[in-house]
Amino acid sequence: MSVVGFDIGNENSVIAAAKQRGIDVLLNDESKRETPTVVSFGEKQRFLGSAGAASATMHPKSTIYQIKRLIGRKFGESIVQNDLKLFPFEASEGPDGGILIHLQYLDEKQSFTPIQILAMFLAHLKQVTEKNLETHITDCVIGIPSYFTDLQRRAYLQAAEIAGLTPLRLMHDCTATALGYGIYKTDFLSNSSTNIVFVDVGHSDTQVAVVSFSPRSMKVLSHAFDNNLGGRDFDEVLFRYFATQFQEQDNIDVCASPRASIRLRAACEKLKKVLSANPEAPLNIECLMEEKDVKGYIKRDVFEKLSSDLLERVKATCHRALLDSGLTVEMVHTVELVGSGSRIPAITKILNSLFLKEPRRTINASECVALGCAIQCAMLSPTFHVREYEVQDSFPFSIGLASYVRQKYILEQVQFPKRIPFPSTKILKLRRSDDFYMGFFYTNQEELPLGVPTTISSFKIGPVRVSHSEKAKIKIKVHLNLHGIVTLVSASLFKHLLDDSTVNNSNPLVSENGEPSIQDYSGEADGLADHERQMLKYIRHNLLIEENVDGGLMLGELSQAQEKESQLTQQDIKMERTKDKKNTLESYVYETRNKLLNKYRSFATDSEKEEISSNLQQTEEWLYDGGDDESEYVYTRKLEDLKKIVSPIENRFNDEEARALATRGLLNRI
Ligand code: ATP
Ligand code: K
Ligand code: MG
Repeated sequence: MSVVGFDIGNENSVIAAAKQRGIDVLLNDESKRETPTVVSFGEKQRFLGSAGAASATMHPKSTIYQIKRLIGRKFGESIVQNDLKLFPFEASEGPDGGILIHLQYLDEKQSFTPIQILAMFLAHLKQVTEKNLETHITDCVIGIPSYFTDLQRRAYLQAAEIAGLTPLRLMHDCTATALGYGIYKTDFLSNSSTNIVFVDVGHSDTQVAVVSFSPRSMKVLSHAFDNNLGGRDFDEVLFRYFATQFQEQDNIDVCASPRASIRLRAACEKLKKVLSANPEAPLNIECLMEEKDVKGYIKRDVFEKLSSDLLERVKATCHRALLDSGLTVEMVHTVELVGSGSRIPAITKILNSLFLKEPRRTINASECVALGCAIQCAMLSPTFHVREYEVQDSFPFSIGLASYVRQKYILEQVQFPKRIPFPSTKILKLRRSDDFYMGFFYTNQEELPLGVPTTISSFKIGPVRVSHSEKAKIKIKVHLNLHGIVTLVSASLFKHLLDDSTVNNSNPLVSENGEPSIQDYSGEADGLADHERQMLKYIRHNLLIEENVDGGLMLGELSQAQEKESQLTQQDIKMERTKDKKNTLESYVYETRNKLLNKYRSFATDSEKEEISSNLQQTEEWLYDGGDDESEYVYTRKLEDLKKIVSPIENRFNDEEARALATRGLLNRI
């Protein structure tokens, strides 16, 4: 069993895995270390990753990218609406308030949820990994943005399940980066900790973490983020600049043409990269629209001025992380820049002014998240031995548990405050006389990404029946798990042993093993009157918990999605096999033609040669004309037909070869 780490980027994804010589990044089908995060539906098969990016221009309306921005979100969120405007594919509101993506595939209108699309992409990464490692994998660790909500985290787990993967952990991107950075370092002082700030500017988001390192442990002090600030926003600055310029200079309205907009945006992204290394850069696009070629250029300092708001927001995000960490600027040892979006030189400059030291780029900016995830996977996997190293992450949002009483939710004492180390378990004691309802909430809207709902999940707990006016003692166990998802683990009801004689046998209250468990809960007896303290024996019953999460796939939908995914995969495999058969036929035509001129020349009569040649010619023409899109069966039959007329000659040739070999053998023996 190998261990794998996935960094699902908004633009590019990276796979890292344990190989013979430690943990390394895997190459994809095109021998690249980064795989575009793209799922594209062609006419008869899907194209994923690099192939998806190649198919995008041919199938713009059925090519899905930036899926990370849609997963686990509500269609009605204003940021989702803004994003959807940028994408050429069609989308509408799903029955759960989420997003449904519509596209044309196999002559049908089909709809997919973002979970399904992510599952397709994860299945592709799984396939690349298995091909590379020549083994099956299921266990993995997947990087996620720290700002992901409970619903988004659940959505990732469901997508992974559809793809046949088991995430041992969903790990915050910056925590993964920090782990990869810290675990091999030996120069951290043992007596005091070393504080490092990690700044990850990606394609559409910026994440910052302040991390404190000791020789055998790392502790995240704070996370901060701007989930709408990344490389693509800098592209947009250039896009607007040139769109205005071309409007004035060439009298064309780029924004009016989706195709021209896509081309200009792509050109701006290239230009931005050139500007990272050069003080100025040109932009030329032939035939952008209305058959006009456009030309322009921009100096780096103009670009920086135009981007000053964005740069200030990078700085503000770092400032928030620093404030939350409780550290002063002087206590920060180094600032490490990662994420390819941070290659813009002005980002280094502005962070220098905040931290009063030059940010460094000693980490591999595009691979660090995947590497860190793979290391974490090795640590969590029983089959690998990793040196003792403690990873303590902190949770970015405050979560509260509330009881639903008299038509409203009232917060209970138990909370997971922002920055709490997790996983974390808490216990809450209640008294109830009937079935009851509870819910998890984010308690501070300001900590959340803009527009995200504060409700997480709700629960119906029961049955609670009491035999007299006194309320039953109830103990609730809640867990913020390793993925950063909150769950209500158990709800138990405690009855006095004396009371329990009044419970009749048909009472459905049962404990985990189906029988009432008698335990000594002396410690639980607080708040009771003295005479009650004398009865310290309780019976514990586990209550049933009905969880309700607003969004994501239900149990039945999950297996439907798995079924659909396997159908789509079968179709892809069928098309790949068809392509193989077609290629085989094509090569057979060329090879045979070649052999007729060389090897087979003296083994075929002129009329045989003529017949074969004309058949080869016909097949070739057919392949390029009507026969370029046939079924596997048709290609196989065509090949068999050709082989039938070629085989007499082939046999003669082979016989002669054998005779020659035998003769040579005889000669050798003499
Ligand atoms: P995210 O982390 O937001 O999910 P991602 O991990 O795919 O996305 P990265 O690969 O870290 O994002 O960064 C992609 C961004 O980096 C793109 O916007 C790209 O244009 C930008 N980028 C890449 N190279 C350079 C460069 N040399 N100069 C400036 N920007 C660059
Ligand atoms: K990446
Ligand atoms: Mg990234």
